[in-house]
Amino acid sequence: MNMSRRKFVRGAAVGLAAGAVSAGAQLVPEKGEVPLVVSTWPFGQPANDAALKILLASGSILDAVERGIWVTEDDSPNGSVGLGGKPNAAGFVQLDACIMYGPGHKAGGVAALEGIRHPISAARRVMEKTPHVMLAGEGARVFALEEGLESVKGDNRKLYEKWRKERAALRKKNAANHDTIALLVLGADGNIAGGCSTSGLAGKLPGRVGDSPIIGSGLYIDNDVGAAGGTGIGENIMRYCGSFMVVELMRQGLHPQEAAEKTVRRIVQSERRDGLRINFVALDKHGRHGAAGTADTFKYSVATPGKSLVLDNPGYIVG
Ligand code: SD4
Repeated sequence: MNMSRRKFVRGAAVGLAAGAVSAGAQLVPEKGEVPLVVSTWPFGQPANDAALKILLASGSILDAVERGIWVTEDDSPNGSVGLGGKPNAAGFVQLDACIMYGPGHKAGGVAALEGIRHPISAARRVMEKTPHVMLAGEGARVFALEEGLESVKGDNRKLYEKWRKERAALRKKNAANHDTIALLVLGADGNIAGGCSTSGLAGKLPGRVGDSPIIGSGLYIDNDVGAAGGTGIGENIMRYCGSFMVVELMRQGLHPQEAAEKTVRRIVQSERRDGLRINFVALDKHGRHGAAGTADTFKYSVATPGKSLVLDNPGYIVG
């Protein structure tokens, strides 16, 4: 099957599954089920389920985001989020995370954070307890410790050696050696929050910061519109403010699916090369959702009170 037909078929399939309606087809969008939790990759599913449990017990959308992402940060077989994640070129795991709260347009982030079990909690503390939006490196670590967040002395050397052995095999398979959780929540009251957490690209230069902790790149929320999150090679997302672009396209009336696809297409057309590895998830304030990316294998997870699903990339775009 050629690419355009394959993409069309996939788009049609998810359109039905997610209750998608083309933005031009009707003026008042069909409402999706709420609360709604959407996240990247199949490993987002248990995180979604944890987040939904909190929402259904009348917890806040921020608690849902934080506790949902905790599940992934603690999931060491995941190998690319949290302290079990991929080491950098010097053999140390440096973590990036951010969080956004729609009401008041609040945000917090941490970058190149070492030795803290839950970077998403550090990001939340930056948002709630400081006048800043982002802390990096040692300053972020000291802040997290002062906030009483749990620190873990990881044996980074062992992780590094393990990763070095795995790397050759990964390269042969051309498999991605990085993944990120971006988790978006639409509450029953219409408010939106989201978070993003990762160990970033394996073997990155020490101090390298990717898209994931950067507001507008790895995550963006506009409480009047919707939310988007990214995963993939951060350098190819952050140069385009990828998540911001998805949300701004939704503001113009596009369905989250269309907005995600248009963003990926725009980056692909600009870059004119393969191997971009960029993927986005999105939801809007109407409870609709979508995803798109250059990875045929990309999947995203969706949870509502009625269901918890892992869906194939509905917007596969070659690039
Ligand atoms: C980064 N975007 O640090 C992250 C890594 C990732 O799927 O998402 N990989 O560039």
